[in-house]
Amino acid sequence: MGDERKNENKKQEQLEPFKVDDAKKHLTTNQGLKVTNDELSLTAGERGPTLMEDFHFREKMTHFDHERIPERVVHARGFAAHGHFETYESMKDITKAGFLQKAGQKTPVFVRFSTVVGFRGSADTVRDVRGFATKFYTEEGNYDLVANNMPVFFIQDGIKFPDVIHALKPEPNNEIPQASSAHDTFWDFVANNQESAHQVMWLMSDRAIPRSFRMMQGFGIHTFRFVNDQGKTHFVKFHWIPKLGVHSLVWDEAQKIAGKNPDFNRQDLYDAIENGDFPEYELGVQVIEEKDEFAFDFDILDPTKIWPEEDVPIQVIGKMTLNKNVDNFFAETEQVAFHPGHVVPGIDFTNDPLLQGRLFSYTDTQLIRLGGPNFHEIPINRPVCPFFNNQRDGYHRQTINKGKVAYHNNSLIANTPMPATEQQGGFAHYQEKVEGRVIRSRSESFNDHFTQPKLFWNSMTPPEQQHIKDAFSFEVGKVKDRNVRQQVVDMFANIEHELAAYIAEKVGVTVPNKHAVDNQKSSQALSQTHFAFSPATRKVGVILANGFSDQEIVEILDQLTASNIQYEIISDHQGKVTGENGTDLMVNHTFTTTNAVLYDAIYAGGGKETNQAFDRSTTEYLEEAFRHYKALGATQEGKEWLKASNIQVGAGVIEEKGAKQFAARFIEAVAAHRHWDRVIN
Ligand code: HDE
Repeated sequence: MGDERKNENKKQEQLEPFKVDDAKKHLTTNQGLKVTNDELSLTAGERGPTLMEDFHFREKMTHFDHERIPERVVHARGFAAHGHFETYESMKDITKAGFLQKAGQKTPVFVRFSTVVGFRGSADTVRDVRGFATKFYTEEGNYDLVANNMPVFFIQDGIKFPDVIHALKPEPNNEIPQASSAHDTFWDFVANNQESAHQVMWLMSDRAIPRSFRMMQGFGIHTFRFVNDQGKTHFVKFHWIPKLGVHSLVWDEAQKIAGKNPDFNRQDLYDAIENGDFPEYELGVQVIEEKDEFAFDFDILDPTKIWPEEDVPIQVIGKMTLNKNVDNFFAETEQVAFHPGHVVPGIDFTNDPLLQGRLFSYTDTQLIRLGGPNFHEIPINRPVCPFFNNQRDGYHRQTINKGKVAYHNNSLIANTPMPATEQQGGFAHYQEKVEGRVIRSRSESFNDHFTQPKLFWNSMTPPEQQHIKDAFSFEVGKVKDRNVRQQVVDMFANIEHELAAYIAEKVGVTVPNKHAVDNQKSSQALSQTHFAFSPATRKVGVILANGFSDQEIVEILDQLTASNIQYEIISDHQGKVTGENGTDLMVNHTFTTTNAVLYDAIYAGGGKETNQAFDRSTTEYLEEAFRHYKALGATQEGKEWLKASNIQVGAGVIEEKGAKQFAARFIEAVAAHRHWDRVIN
């Protein structure tokens, strides 16, 4: 255990010497010179010109002028945290990866979540794929699992990546719209690149508007290989499964949050970690034996396909816990450099043509973004094990390599640093046999673009299907070119006629003939209802006015806390609210500094001292939360507010008598996440 504890903290220990605390120190230049004044430039006379010799001014301004680096070309907006991964049981049988050999083994990790399309300053809650990139600092070097929150991708070949991203990003003539796929070029791409169908179904589903980074899955997408110490390989897909379940916002709410708090998802992750509610994700693998490579009715190398869990079950092999926020966003979150090609012995690639394309792109992009070939020396990117080679020099080199030999082979230092054998931990690429002609062509086994999207559709519950219909209607409805709208509807008629007909009607184009692919199968694991539901770490807005009924409220709030629900007290003024028997509670927000969309549920607790403005704000909060299918609770005067909002009890609207009974039912309603059976007029 001692050793494991040591490993778990190894990255933090490595980062420590790089940290600087400026508090209570003298201000100096970067040369260490103490300065006497930081507010006035050096001038010739009090009203005269600034002097060239003002090195302090020049240094300060030059550094400022160079503060920005290019944002990532995709996944520009992200948020990251530190943590560790714990292996549940030895995976020795199928992989020799050092960090998966022993139960209880711990490996430090750094995880960056992101949106794909928006610029660095865009909103968190846009409809988009989310990145979920994990760097494992293993004893054998860094292993990066650079994943997304959806299990398939838009394209099958890396060479098309610039095309899909050009179509998805804001249109180049006017740079509109920001962080959105709801525009002509994206949907034109979709209709003319039908391999995108499966990913687009996921993108139109609730998965694209996660409630929290803590409540979304991660998928390695590609098929990788596990290799054991006998050299035997298995095909493998990676899954992250959040312990809190998989939950999403509703679209109207997501759009409003983008204005009310564009940092909604990052704030949520930051606060959870600060509160000690450490997010946890289990790592699962799907494994296929090499002999079964062709046993499926899809190509297992095709990144637009999933392996249905009914056919290839997930085996859970470990758990990741995120338990530390970064100290400095730029130094850590912005400078971290992931790469799907950062592997360790025991994990290898396949010929998935998308993966092969990625293996080139990631180093290349860091060279421009981080400004040279030494980005591996930036503290967040350094492996925790030592590294030695004959690479030298380049911008911002930090390592001071001693001696005069920087080549191989040599005799001066006994031909070192020397390659390792596999037994010594050297990485040897899997010796896959390959042969073929040099061609630009793809196997026919990649050509079925509609069977699996249909599986996805079949697997959705009715509310999830309705959300997909609405999302398509919104997005395609934003497309100005009628011809593109028609092409999209015609394309999705290949998957589900009901869906295509619905969109056609909404976006004003012709309903296509029935010609959907024949697939009746469904997979429960694709629906978000398949995952955990829990009240833990949910956020409740509690509306109180002066004169609330002390005893009942205090008891209910205690019950919420006991279920690890976070609550904030909302009133019409800051400071405190006082109960009828003199209990003071601190107000967290006024109606104007927060909003109903920022909570999972609203509890109208009551209070006697209200006025018309108070009542109107309360009604707005309750109606908004009701429209977004959230749990609502009311006690005492709160019941009057509910009545004024014309909201009926039932379907997640709780008005139970007695603090204990109320709290129990309300907490249950919060845990349910949303109440889809509610009728909304
Ligand atoms: Fe990426 N991707 N990608 N990608 N990707 C980048 O690398 C690329 C793909 C993913 O938080 C870039 O460092 C190509 C699939 C994540 O820092 C760039 C192709 C998946 C992140 C790049 C893909 C991903 C990136 C931009 C098709 C899920 C953010 C900045 C061949 C399995 C990592 C950077 C972070 C970032 C290229 C497809 C996930 C340009 C060429 C599939 C999570 O190199």
